[in-house]
Amino acid sequence: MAEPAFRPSAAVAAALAAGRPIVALESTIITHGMPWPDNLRMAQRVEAIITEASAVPATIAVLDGTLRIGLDPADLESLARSSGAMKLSRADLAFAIATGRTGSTTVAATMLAAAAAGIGVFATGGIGGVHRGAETSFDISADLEELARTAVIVVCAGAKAILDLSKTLEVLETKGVPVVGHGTAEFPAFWSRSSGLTAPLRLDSAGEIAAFQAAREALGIPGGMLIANPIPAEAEIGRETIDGWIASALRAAEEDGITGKAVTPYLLSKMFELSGGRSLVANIALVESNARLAAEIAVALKAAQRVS
Ligand code: PSU
Ligand code: MN
Repeated sequence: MAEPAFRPSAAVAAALAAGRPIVALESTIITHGMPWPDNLRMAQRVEAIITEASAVPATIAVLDGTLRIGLDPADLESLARSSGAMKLSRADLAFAIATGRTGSTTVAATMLAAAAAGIGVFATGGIGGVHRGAETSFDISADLEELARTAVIVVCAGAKAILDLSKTLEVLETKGVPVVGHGTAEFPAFWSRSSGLTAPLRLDSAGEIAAFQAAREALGIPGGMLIANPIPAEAEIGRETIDGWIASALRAAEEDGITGKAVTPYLLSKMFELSGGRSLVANIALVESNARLAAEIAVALKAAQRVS
């Protein structure tokens, strides 16, 4: 018999068997998005928030060639401490499995893995998108294509403002991905609540989001949807402040000749330096808020399934 494609933790296996709400979590944010030891504290706190909200957290990563859905505390810590983990997307998730490597999953790879395991809701910070200058670099995150293909609800705080947000929204529209502002008419810009761009759709509660997803499924519409949940007001960094740091970070990336997978981690760590750590504090606050909303959506989806 073929080996199973993934290994759930005991908690996730029990939740899957019992039909309890589960929220998937990515791990690139742990290995490539935040420095040690804040990365581990963030990962533990986000799991606790999901548990408090009556859902089961499932952090996803490839450890020594095994795709793991749900990590125990020791695995989570060793991943957070590791320095050589691959950053895995759709193109190389199976490569890491086949070659016995350790790697963290991006939004795209986490969606793929979550869907394979039967998990329909996923919380992250910000998705990848269309980079500024993509008309010459062609740098467009595989996260957008995955949203078009894979039926997972992704809760984020918009796309990172280091990207070209209006091009990102255009590509999502072309690919038929619903982008829903949660409690806002505006598409949020990760560290800031406002981007100046309108969110294509708006819903104000987890129940409405679950009903929208059920209507898409009833029509047989494939693919995921993006829930854009603005950073809590008390944690946001205003656009005037963030724009200066973004310009410097982008200039540094250009001067250092950064390309490909290295671009997003490089920009995030530059933002951390330039902001004296403020970008990280905001990033943690928005991930926590997204985890809370994702858990509510997972609970609402299960309640809707029981009724129908
Ligand atoms: N959100 C964060 N921090 C991160 C990322 C998202 O708050 O580090 C990661 C996600 O894993 C996302 C990836 O999928 O950055 C996008 O990378 P790229 O632009 O190379 O596709
Ligand atoms: Mn890229």
